[in-house]
Amino acid sequence: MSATDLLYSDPLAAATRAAAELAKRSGIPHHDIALVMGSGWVGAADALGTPTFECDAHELPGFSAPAVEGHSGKVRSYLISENGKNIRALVFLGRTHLYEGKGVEPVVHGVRTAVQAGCKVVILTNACGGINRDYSVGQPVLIRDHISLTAVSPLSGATFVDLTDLYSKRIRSIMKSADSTLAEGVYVHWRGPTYETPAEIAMMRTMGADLVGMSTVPEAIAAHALGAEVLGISLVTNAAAGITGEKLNHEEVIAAGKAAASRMGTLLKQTIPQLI
Ligand code: 8IG
Repeated sequence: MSATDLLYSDPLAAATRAAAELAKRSGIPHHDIALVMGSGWVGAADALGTPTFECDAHELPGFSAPAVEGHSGKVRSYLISENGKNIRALVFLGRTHLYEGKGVEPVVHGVRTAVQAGCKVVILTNACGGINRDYSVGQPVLIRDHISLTAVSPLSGATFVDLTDLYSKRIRSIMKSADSTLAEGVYVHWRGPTYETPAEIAMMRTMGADLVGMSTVPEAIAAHALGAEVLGISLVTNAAAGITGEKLNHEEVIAAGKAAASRMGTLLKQTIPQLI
């Protein structure tokens, strides 16, 4: 069966196949932690050091070429050594989004591959709109909880997974100990590709949302359902619609992300040894 057919008929088997191919190509049989770098987060990956392995994601079965500029579609492996501990980090530069219209399976294939490769912790990063008026552009925010407005789940069947501690309290507290300025917020998942109307942002604020974006939630659910611990970090790259009266622009979003990402990469490198 082709890798794409397998992705839709048996997504976990497809992820197992991709993890085996990754192990074969990289010579690294096992990874410990996965990071998914969203728009503008490539600088954070560079702060992790020099990769020991890199390939195009679509060289691994079930992955397709990236759709959006600023999402480079590479998979990298890093060795992070600290206090005699050797940690293998698997890094995805870019991701597939629901708005691409391919369904949810390609969206979560990376994190499932990571878990099948051995990852016990999955760090999901994104660029997003800020709903909370206290946030400024360029500010990183830890995801404390989410609201799904897409009603799309990566799970099917009678799998009633508890999401009470989806965004690990343990990891959030390690991050806040390392950087006490980090805020926490509730992330709303919006399908896109359109941004919200000002009325939709007003609705989201009433619901208790602080951040809005088009990713992360399906991956968090898929990783958690397979037993991995999840951290979500959003970079606020624009004020959500209707807050400033300005229109939203993709280039601005990319530029704001770049500035804060290398600082977050350094923070991640420092904290990763405490997470495993
Ligand atoms: I970057 O304002 C980024 N991604 N839905 N709304 C939604 N997604 C986003 C936004 C935003 N900014």
